[in-house]
Amino acid sequence: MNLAYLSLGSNICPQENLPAAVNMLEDYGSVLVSSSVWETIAVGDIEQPNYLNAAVILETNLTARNLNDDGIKHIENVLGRKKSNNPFAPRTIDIDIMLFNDEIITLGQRRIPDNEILERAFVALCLAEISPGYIHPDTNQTLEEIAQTFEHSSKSMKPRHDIQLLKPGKLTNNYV
Ligand code: PH2
Ligand code: MG
Ligand code: MG
Repeated sequence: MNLAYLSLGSNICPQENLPAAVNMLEDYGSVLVSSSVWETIAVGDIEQPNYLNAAVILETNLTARNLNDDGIKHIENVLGRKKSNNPFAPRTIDIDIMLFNDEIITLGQRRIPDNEILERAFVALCLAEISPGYIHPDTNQTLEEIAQTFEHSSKSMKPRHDIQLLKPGKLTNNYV
């Protein structure tokens, strides 16, 4: 079994699309835990609606490549993700593999661990909620230590406890 640490983001109908994406991930394994849902200001070069961001851990038999090329791409297509040349275009759903076990993997243009862990407050904070003691294979810091480096920018993130990603009985914010 593998543990895939996924970051999710949406700024088109995010209240519907974020929970729908987490439900659909159950077709490819078991979602063990989720972070809180956070409302965040769009990173990028154009004015656009706020995002909802979160992270989950998926326990799966799939390799990182199959999860990415089959599972994630399928979910993004079903939820109406449009191809765009602009990397900051608004989106119904974006699911990115941030970490996979404790491995270093290259998938085409992507690298795991994803650089966004060290660049974006919402990625670091969401991951630190679900696995604070995970040691980043590049920096040897824990996710909690990485999240602390974003203390300033994290003040612009609002927790949205009104949105639940997992069915009752599953763990939100419990550690793996
Ligand atoms: N994703 C982007 C671009 N900008 N901003 C926020 N707040 N959250 C995102 O998930 C996000 C973004 C493209 O990956
Ligand atoms: Mg992305
Ligand atoms: Mg993506």
